[in-house]
Amino acid sequence: MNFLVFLFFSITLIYKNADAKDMNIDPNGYIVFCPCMGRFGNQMDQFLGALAFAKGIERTLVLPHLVEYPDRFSSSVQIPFQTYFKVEPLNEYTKVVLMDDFMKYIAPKVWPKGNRTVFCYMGRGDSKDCSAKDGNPFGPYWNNFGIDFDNDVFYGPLGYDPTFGNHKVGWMTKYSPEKYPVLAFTGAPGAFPVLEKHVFLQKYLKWSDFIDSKAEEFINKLTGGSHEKFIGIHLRNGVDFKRACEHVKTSKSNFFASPQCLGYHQENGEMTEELCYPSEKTIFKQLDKVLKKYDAQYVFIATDAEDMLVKLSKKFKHVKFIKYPENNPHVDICILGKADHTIVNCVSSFSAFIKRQRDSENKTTEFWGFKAKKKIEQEL
Ligand SMILES: Nc1nc2c(ncn2[C@@H]2O[C@H](COP(=O)(O)OP(=O)(O)O)[C@@H](O)[C@H]2O)c(=O)[nH]1
Ligand SMILES: *[C@@H]1O[C@H](CO)[C@@H](O)[C@H](O)[C@H]1NC(C)=O
Ligand SMILES: *[C@@H]1O[C@H](CO)[C@@H](O)[C@H](O)[C@H]1NC(C)=O
Ligand SMILES: [Mg+2]
Repeated sequence: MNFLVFLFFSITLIYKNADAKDMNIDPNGYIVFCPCMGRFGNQMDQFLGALAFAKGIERTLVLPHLVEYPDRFSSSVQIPFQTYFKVEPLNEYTKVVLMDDFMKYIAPKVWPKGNRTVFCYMGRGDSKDCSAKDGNPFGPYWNNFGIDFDNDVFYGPLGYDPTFGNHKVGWMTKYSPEKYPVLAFTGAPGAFPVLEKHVFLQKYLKWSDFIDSKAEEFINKLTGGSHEKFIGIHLRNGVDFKRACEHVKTSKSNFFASPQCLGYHQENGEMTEELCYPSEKTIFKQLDKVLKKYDAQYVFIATDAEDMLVKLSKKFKHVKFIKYPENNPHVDICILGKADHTIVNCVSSFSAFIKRQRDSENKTTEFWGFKAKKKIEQEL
């Protein structure tokens, strides 16, 4: 689908206004933020931290639009949260409201134009303020909602983890809801990569019907409705990742999302080049093992660059390799979530989303170029 058409669709058809009468004001206040770092995977890692933070300091989390960088657009675009995810499951964990509803019904009452404060850890660059709207995606994000900031607050050295030391007390007293009904952050108040203790929050992220039905339709067409077995693979092999993986040549430490396989204390081993950017040899070998084990007829390929479809089809003649006909990262992840088994990239946060989602549904996932320690011990 043309991206502009998609944009139009997601904004006009998906978006259902809440009723004003449903909108009670939270006396504990709100948290608003721009998911201004990275693309989908990074944004979702940090989102989980922001969700925990909001619950920790007992404020309502305003569900941000997600920031995307479509080809041929000079600026970022902001996609409403509910285009991709259901709101109700998140409400089971903590108080949330959509950004559009917040701006329409709540902001006029608690966050009037002319009196909007933005929060940042410290001044950006040499400046004495947060420069909250300087550059892309910062400016386009806030402009999308007609937001300007009138005051800046540097909240450092407070952090986002409300269970750590006096952070919770700090947020609730120094920046009380009476003084600051809305805490608007220049970036996500959540760690990257997601903290280990927040990984479980993934289970509250459920795909919207819009995304899920696309994935279902694709799978049904493919297998004639019989839902035959299929393996999913994520190949994160674009030039940006190749370049990022250069870093691994000189460092064996955790990198990007790698705690998901190496462990948060690297208890499961060292970073390797094969983990970051697996060779064809590794891909062939590992896939061969998995295909034998699962006796699958189909392999679904998701990638940001090189799908290897021809090479893989030549190598594994009895298997059908398929991919989604459009470049649609969310549908790709959703389909991977439904596979009988997946192989993903340990360093990629896009892969990490897939892994967490599958874990939350007790589905198996493995990483390119990685053997869990326990497994190695068993084999010895
Ligand atoms: N359609 C599609 N896009 C992908 C895939 N893998 C990566 N991408 C794109 O590349 C971006 C990678 O950035 P990010 O999500 O932050 O993950 P990371 O860089 O791998 O940690 C994604 O957001 C997608 O836009 C894929 O399998 N399918
Ligand atoms: C701005 O908002 C704060 C907190 O709600 C309030 O105490 C203050 O009086 C407001 N200032 C102006 C100029 O409206
Ligand atoms: C996954 O397994 C755990 C532990 O056995 C169980 O409590 C949970 O309900 C399962 N979840 C799903 C979605 O099947
Ligand atoms: Mg990235």
